[in-house]
Amino acid sequence: MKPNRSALSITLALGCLLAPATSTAALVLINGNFQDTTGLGVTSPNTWLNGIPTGWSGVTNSYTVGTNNGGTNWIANLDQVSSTSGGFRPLYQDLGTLDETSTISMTFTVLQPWNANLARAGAAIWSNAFTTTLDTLSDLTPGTYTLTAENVAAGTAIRIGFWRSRLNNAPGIDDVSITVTPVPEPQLPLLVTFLTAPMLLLRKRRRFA
Ligand SMILES: [Ca+2]
Repeated sequence: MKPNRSALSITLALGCLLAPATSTAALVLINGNFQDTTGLGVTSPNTWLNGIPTGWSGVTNSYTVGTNNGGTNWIANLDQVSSTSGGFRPLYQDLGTLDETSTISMTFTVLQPWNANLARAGAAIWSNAFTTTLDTLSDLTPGTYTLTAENVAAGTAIRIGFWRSRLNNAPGIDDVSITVTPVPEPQLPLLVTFLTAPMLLLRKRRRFA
């Protein structure tokens, strides 16, 4: 005997209605395009700024944020805001803590606006400060790239960062963006409902047959 399809559809629909609403994982990226120049001192009018860009941490230095030939698009200069000599000190930002298990993607652009030497940049997503590297790329030439950390557990603190990966070059970094996609977790009570509903319907129909 086949289960009552109408009753089964109603059961599935109720299950969907009862499923908890998806909340956004709490990660926030500030000033990913480096256009917020608040607090940065001017080194060369309309061309170079001094200091660490708003929202970020890194090496305090001069010529840290610049434009390409005096334009209006500000770009972080990894040659000045990061260092790999005398200790690993990237330009980095703490994004907060995941409130549910998620996949994190970070897209960014490596540029070569100031130095004729080929730009080489590194990038990473870390968990809990620099404790664990979730995904990384190094020796990047100009282009747009994406890092992905899959199935990162809820409660994990996320940090992202960039650095110059070779001496004597000055890669620019710009247009950093983050995408957080919660990973659906099986809802045990709903699974039990879905698995047992057809059997219960069959037993009920047999009883009244
Ligand atoms: Ca920019």
